[in-house]
Amino acid sequence: QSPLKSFKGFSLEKVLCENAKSKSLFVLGQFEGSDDKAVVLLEKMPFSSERATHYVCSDTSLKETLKNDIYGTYDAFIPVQENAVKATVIYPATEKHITKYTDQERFVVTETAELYKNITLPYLEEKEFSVQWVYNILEKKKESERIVFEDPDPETGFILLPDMKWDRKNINTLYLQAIVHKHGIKSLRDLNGTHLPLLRNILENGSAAIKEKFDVPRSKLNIFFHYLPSYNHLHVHFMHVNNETHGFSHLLTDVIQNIELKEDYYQWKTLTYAIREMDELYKRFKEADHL
Ligand code: M7G
Repeated sequence: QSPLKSFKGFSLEKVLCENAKSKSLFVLGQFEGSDDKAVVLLEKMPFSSERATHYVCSDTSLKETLKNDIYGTYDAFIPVQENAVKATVIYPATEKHITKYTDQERFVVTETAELYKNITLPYLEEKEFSVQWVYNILEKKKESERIVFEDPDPETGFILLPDMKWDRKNINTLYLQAIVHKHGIKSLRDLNGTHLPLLRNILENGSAAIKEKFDVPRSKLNIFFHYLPSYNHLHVHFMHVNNETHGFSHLLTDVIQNIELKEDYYQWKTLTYAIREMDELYKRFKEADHL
């Protein structure tokens, strides 16, 4: 596949989500000559302090929108190359991708161990998101040039690399993923005492690699799991603490300590998280009278 050069011939079907705060717009559409759907995520990128002189310079033209006493506001047209919008294209997109990026009502579920076994697990086994992209990374078929650190041990090893969401320019929005080599660990729920060496290895060597490569110390990192994750192959999020995160994440240090206290902690723990009304899982919890 040759890289996409423009959106020529793209027909917009609808806007899935619009968010003024995160300055993003997600749309659904089709490329000319294809029956498949494409989801396009457009996000304005944060300013970078190292590039400040490129924003306030003679190449930036100003159109005054207000002037009152000492206060002036302008539409500032900064040089094109400084003004790129991050575009993520998911193509061909499945129904699940369309749902994932559609703005919708959220509900909080309280998932006991029993509800996990009876509702969540059967759903995951049937309806999992494909993790082909994860296998491509682990097998070095994709993104291998981006790898920041690898421990190849099949039990305790992992690959650390930039998250797709990070622009890889702004340190304040630093975001990496540690993806474990071991297959078959779906999420936090599956973790037990046997995984402690893996988890400690990710914490220690993942943080050390980020310190070495990006000069960001562990005291600046938010290291966590999502539950429920979108992708059911165990991975740990490493995010700069200046980034905003949403709720329902579980800190790696807490997870390690909980398992140290009780090795099957996550096989017993009731876990609370948000699901959205278009999620198949929402329907299943509702049908079972748990929402
Ligand atoms: P998650 O907690 O399973 O789901 O995290 P979420 O997307 O609901 O947060 C998966 C993480 O992997 C997210 O932060 C994604 O941005 C990231 N990610 C997803 N894909 C498909 C890719 C990819 O192809 N490459 C990379 N580098 N990161 C990805």
